Amino acid sequence: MKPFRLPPDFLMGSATSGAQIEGGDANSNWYAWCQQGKIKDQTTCFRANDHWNRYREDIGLMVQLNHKVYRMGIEWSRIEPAEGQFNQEVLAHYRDEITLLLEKGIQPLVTLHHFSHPIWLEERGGFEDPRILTQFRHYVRYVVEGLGDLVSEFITINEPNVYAVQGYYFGTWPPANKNIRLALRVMKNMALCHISAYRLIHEIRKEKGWPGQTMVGVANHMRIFDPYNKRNPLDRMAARVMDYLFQDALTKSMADGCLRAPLGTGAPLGKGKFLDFFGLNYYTRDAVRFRGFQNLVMPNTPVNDLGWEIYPEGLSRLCTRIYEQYRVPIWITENGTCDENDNFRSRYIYEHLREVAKLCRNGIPIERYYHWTLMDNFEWAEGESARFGLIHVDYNTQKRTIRESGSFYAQICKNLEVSNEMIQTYLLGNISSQYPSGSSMK
Ligand code: IFM
Repeated sequence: MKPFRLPPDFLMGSATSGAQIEGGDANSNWYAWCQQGKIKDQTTCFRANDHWNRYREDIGLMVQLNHKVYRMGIEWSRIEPAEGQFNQEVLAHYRDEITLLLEKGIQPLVTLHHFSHPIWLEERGGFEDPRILTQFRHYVRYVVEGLGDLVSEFITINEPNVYAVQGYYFGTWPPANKNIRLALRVMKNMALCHISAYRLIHEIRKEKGWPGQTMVGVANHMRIFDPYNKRNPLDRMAARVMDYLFQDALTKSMADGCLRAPLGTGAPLGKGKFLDFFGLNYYTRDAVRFRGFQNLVMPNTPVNDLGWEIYPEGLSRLCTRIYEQYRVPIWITENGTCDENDNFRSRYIYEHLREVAKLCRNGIPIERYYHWTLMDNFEWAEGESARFGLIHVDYNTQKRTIRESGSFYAQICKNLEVSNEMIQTYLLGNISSQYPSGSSMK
């Protein structure tokens, strides 16, 4: 293991989302889903981390972890609990939270849609229905007019491909459809919502003359799709098809407004450039087998608690390709791992950031890294049992405890390097910094 340095202007922090940490919101589609007993461990996002009431304590923890940036979610279901009725107290709450972040020298990046939204919207068809364009614009306008003097950086939509596939193809998330045509329609509508919101955010902030460079993007969930057997041409073809259908067609459509098949054709909202940065959420690689169109785990590779392969080189492969395709700065808007006992998170962080350092040395403009995630939180269908946090959370008492990997990460955020001494303390001196071995199936 070798030491490395990140560029002096590199910005580091962590990412969360509203529904996963705030708690106490009974107006969202995910609240309704949890009430139906759909979560593996029967927990609900109504409890989560009570961050809504504890945000001051949590910002204090970000300060302890030397954060310079923080990616946070705004909950549409709190802002607009009934159609057309916007809640000023909720907006004021978010203003307080953001003001405190700024006072502490932490730059906020705000996500406008992160999987959850109001129940009324879900009942009216959500992103399946073309009216979503108008509804999303109303919500975005309210938030940006209300917060845009404090916040200049926005993510319109988090992981639109994951949202569409889980909710409309696999049916494992709300609204539990299993229909590929619907999934494609949702992807298309999300792309159009992004483009429309991109323009709107720029217009509002420009018109008001608010300070700070307006930066708008999408948090794209991207994976590496490799053939399970690289000598098998059918596996190679299946991997390419998956890559295109799951991520490439959508990210390209959002970037320039030209819809790629099978999402659609033409440029319904006009052509342009709709990304100021490329937000990348990177976790893992899939080994694709043509037979049965299966996504497997590469044999004999390390996996995390959820059976996801740990594959740091994938980050380099994706960033290199993204920069070739889009030519905008890359912000790693999520990267992290599920490791309940903190056995290998430090090593995971080290190996992924080492890739980032290498990319920066090679001239790829990676500007930021937001670790997923600040603290253990409500992990969607997995509930509270999947633990991704730099900070351990006891949900019964809401006690937060910084993990050893959290201390390691805090030092990297502070010094922008991993030194020999840190390797000794956190990686070599720690017998548990070993990855568990892999399995063949997810
Ligand atoms: O928790 C999620 C997050 O909401 C979106 N990206 C992946 C994370 C881990 O599964």
